[in-house]
Amino acid sequence: MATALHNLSDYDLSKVPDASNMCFGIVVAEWNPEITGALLNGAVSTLEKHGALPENIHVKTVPGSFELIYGARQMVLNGGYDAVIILGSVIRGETPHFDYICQGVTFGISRLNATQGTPVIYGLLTTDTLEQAQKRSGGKLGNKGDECAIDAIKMAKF
Ligand code: RBF
Repeated sequence: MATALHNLSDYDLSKVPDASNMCFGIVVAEWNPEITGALLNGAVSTLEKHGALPENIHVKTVPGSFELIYGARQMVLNGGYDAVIILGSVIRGETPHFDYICQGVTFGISRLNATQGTPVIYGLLTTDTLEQAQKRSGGKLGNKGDECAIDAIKMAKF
């Protein structure tokens, strides 16, 4: 969890399993590309740091965060992955869209986790401002992409 006291990229190395035999799917949203690109870099480099081979990390893009549900579902049903990661950034605007998108993605990904056999890791930044998203995608509070990679490795091993 990102708090003033917790950096998203801080973790206990000794508790992370070896990922060299694991295969990962990543679905990344194109909205707010500065943020989602940084999340993706963090996730891929952390997976590789723990042994995952580049050819076993498959990245697909979708237009926006709402499409992450469909993208993850396709990967879960067709991909043969040990874990799937979704990465997106929703920034609050002036209309209620923020709430609908966040709730929709959260519900969709929860449902996949509750009904399918592949863990789907939730890397959706939901922030009031761009600055808050920057802090959590390689800024002062670390990178949510790193955290998602660690969670994916742990859940693949689960
Ligand atoms: N997608 C995002 O990933 N992040 C956003 O901040 C975001 N804001 C949106 C705001 C509005 C008003 C609309 C209509 C869409 C937004 N989307 C956003 C795109 C959404 O996730 C989806 O791609 C589209 O609604 C098409 O299904």
